[in-house]
Amino acid sequence: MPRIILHVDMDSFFTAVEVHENPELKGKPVVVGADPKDGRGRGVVSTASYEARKFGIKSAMPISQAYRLCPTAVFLPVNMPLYAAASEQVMQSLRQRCDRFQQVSIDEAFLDISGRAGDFEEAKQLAASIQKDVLDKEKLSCSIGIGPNKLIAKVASDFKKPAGLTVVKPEEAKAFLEKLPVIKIPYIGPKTELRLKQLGIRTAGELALSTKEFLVSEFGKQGVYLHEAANGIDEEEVEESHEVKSINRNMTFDEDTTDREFLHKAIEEMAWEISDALIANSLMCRTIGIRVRYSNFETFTRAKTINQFGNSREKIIETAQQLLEQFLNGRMIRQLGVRVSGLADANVSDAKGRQRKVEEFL
Ligand code: TTP
Ligand code: MG
Repeated sequence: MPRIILHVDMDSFFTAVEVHENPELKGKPVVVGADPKDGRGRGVVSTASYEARKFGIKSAMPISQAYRLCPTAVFLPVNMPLYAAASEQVMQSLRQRCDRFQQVSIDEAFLDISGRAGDFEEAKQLAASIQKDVLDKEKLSCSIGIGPNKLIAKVASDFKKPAGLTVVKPEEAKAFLEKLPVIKIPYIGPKTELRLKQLGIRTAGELALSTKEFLVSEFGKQGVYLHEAANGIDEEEVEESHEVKSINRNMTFDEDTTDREFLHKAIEEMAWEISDALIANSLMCRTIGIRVRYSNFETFTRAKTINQFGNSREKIIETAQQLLEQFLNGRMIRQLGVRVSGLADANVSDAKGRQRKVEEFL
């Protein structure tokens, strides 16, 4: 039976949530990310509102560059617990609209609606009603792609943004992909794009014309994926998964440092945010890790798994600070990150079967 898959992706998610919180921001260029510090700030843009994108500002761009492009934009720090809460609301309502649901990031999900829509026309109506629902209830806009598999649906949701609704029927899939630049195919990043360009391949159509054997000889195992993706083939099922795999925070310092006290403070700050995010998502963690980047960009990660699940910021701080010790060797540190993983639901029952939140225990 042919499948009908939806991919929902929220439009400029972090800034959209900020605008919803503070309607005065509506229509203004808004940038969520590191502090621009009048153009001297380090760190990057998390996301930019569509108004800010008109100035050329985009995700992952250095915040200093974003500031140069539009110094009058509203620059806001990342407020993860706020976005996590909004995400949870949206995901809960999406989950109701399909038989199989897979959240893939804070702002995107796959919905298998094969059992709910008889054909792609009905699927389009269902998608439009989902968009209206999210807009009415959460006051947030999203784009939806509909396709015969996850790959096509994902590419389609990105085809028209914001508030786009793109339907690609099975028989249209090949023609739909054909004209797109290879970078639009999921998992093809700038590196693969460049290597393909050197082989004279710029579009998915050109990629589809290359034989699997040739692509495997050039790219190894990835060649198989490239060949299938370019031909619109993707057998992967929409897999139920509720869990967020990890939560992390990173700080890029204004000046590289070796200062233990300063780095300990940075860990404390990040641990506060992480434990807030854990609590906001009713989660606890068991593994705590750090990521250290020295001034030459050499990067190391270390993690420790503890016996008990928890969301206590003291435990996160203590563990992260211990892990940092071996990296305090006089080398200048440029960036430091804290990451928690091994996550589990914090809603646990006590001996009498009552539901209690874990933060009450800690
Ligand atoms: P995206 O869905 O890639 O971007 P977006 O929702 O901001 O904009 P759109 O989908 O309309 O193009 O990412 C979702 C959120 O993830 C985004 O709002 C902020 C965060 N994010 C980062 O923090 N850094 C990044 O480099 C990217 C791409 C996203
Ligand atoms: Mg998005």
